[in-house]
Amino acid sequence: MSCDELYLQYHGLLLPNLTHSEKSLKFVREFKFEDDDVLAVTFPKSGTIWMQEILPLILNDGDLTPIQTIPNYDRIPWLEEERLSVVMDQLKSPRGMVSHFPYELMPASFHQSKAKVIYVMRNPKDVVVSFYYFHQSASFLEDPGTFEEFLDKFLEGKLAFGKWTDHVKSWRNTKLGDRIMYITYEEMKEDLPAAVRSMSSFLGKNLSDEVINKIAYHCSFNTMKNNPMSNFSLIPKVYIDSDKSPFLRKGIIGDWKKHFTCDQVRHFSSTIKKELEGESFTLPWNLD
Ligand code: PPS
Repeated sequence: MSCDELYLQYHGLLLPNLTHSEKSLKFVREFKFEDDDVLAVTFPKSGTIWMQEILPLILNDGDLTPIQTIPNYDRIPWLEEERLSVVMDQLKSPRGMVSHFPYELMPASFHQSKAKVIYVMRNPKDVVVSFYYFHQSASFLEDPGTFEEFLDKFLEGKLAFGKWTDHVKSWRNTKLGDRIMYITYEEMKEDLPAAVRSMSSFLGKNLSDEVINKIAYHCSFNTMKNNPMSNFSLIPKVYIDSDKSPFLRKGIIGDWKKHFTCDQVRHFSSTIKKELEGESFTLPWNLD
């Protein structure tokens, strides 16, 4: 299928047609945020489904029922996707959602509410590798071509959800104050109990060490890979073919080292640095 058939254009962003539509985008614009809503925001491949596992456990004091009985995309739905309108009435308060949208596309009610945001960021070199493999397995995304070609498209913002740097800038430069918390995939990977503890505190949940450790166990890569409600095995192969590349693929830091040439590292790093010049924040990784 051609890109025109696979994607729709929305405010300059390409969005997959399979999961987004004019109807779902109207639904987001009119969506009414509640004060106790929690939104995990990510650029694709930065830890979204991880948050779909972590959030319900934190919000329900470690109760496993949601992650064992409801598919991740329905328990913590994407704000911008079709499924939200389908499952909306089944979401229990406090509601959790995820989004790949940049800050500018948040609906009016988000700004009027006190809804909290956890922004998860991942080293973009690992993001692009993960995205590359996902394009091989997902029939609703364009063919990735060679890694070199894919890298160029990533840096030019020609893939779904646009430029990584635009996404990061939009969420780093909000006026949300203490409504937003920033965390990285790498911090979660290095010490998941500590990451769960800080997210819980941010959400006003004072969980015991026992509950924190239980959450970390159930959100480990291996446990999630074996959870049919979280590993996308319920999705027909015609959409996501795990034989080509599983959704929970490697779940590691630094897989980029196996994919980038030295020239690609130089080009990638200098492009990202240039685009972030003059920003008030710095990235937690050395991209060289
Ligand atoms: S998507 O398509 O945007 O929703 O993808 P997303 O969930 O953001 O990112 C998928 C990558 O996250 C990895 N992942 C994890 N890593 C470590 N631990 C846990 N529990 C975990 N859950 C998901 C997943 O494996 C993808 O990364 P790669 O590098 O491809 O393995």
